[in-house]
Amino acid sequence: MSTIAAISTAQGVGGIGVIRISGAESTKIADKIFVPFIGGEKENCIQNLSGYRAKYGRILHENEFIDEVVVLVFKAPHSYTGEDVVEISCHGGLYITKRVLRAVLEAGAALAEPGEFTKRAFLNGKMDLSQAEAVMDLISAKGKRANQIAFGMREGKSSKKIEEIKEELLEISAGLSVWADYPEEDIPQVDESVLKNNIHKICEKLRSMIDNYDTFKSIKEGVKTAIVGRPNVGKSTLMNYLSDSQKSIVTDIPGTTRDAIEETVMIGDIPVLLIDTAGIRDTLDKVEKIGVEKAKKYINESEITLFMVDASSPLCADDRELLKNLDESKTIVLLNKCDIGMKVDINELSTFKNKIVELSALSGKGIDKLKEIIENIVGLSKFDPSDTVISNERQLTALKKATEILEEIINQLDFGITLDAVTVLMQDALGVFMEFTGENVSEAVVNKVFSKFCVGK
Ligand SMILES: Nc1nc2c(ncn2[C@@H]2O[C@H](COP(=O)(O)OP(=O)(O)OP(=O)(O)O)[C@@H](O)[C@H]2O)c(=O)[nH]1
Ligand SMILES: [Mg+2]
Repeated sequence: MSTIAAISTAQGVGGIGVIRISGAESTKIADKIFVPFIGGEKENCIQNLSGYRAKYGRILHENEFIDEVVVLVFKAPHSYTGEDVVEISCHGGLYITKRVLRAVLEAGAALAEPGEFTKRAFLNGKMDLSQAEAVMDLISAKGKRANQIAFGMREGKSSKKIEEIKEELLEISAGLSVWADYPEEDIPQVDESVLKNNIHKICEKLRSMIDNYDTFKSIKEGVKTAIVGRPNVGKSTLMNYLSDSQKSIVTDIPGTTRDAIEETVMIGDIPVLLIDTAGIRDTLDKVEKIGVEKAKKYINESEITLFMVDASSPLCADDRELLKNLDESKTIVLLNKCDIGMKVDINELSTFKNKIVELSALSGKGIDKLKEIIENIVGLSKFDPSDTVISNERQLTALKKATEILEEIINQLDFGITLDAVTVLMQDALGVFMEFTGENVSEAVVNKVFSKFCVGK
């Protein structure tokens, strides 16, 4: 395998920048461009270092010293990738990191592809595929919960659970095989009700993992949430409050917002893609009309709709018209301007039951309740961080397929399927199940997983 290199820190100005090299030639390549300040001969100085040791010196490129650096060595297999790894920490300038990388590439390394370091870690057995995927989840975590969950997965919590279930599946399979392969031996009959029960228990475990997926997806990727309502009720004021900015223009003139304005904000532990929309009303203004159409579109497209009314006056015909088009299951009603009065008759909103918030977008009163309701809709309130979590569609598909096959076995057993046929189906289930950890995936799948990573990871 070639020796690869990339800038592992973010592309930008920073305290330090790290250029990572991995592969059999990495120490040799580092020696070609590194000149130590003290403590040893230049020749082979990095190659002679043992693992977890560092050297301080300079990088020589095109006959000039370009930066002061610290070179850190990890020896195979005790490194992130499982290969010899060298990390050069230089000053974190945009130009200097690129120049050090150029020096490394000219000294013989190949430019790493996205995720190639982690891919090598996977191929060298340092982590399974779901743990490798958790690395990306960890990097992109936007809040405490997402961080907690990704870290657990990175440490192998999900893999361990999957391994346990795999063992149970293997045990059932082995029992069936023995019976099928040695019918003449005195092996006790397979008890079909016990068999069904055991498979059923596994299905239940898988289902609970599958059910958790949507919640983690929301914590990880965010929830698309539109603020809608008639003009002047305070939608933009809420957008500004939640994003702690003056992103939207606020005036007391109805029809101020004429386009959809988007901003990602954290509401508690949930990243929310908030969309402030134009107030919905009949209008002859050409531009506003387009904005109103967009707002209506966002009612359908959003995962959560924040329907805002001005609570300081009773509901009007426009509010009632809008109410008709809302999907109750994903709508939260915001009774805004509660600081200047509560004139809305709550009975008119009874279908929204416990999803009504008395709010003041000006002062922030009621925001905590809003946060609580959003957490309920997303499922965070009943989400136990110690549960095993599925991180992405690939993992979800593997578990869903395995569950379907297992449920099929239970059904077929009622219709008198032969135990030989059950054995075959069990093998199928095991096969797709093992896609989760990457034990049973094609090279194409592996490549696809790592292509989503950033360069340098
Ligand atoms: N008292 C009080 N006034 C509010 C509150 N929220 C908004 N306002 C005022 O209501 C007026 C309209 O606010 P906006 O946020 O522009 O309303 P909007 O719904 O975005 O209006 P359009 O963009 O026209 O659809 C402004 O004068 C705000 O200061 C609130 O909670 N309490
Ligand atoms: Mg507005």
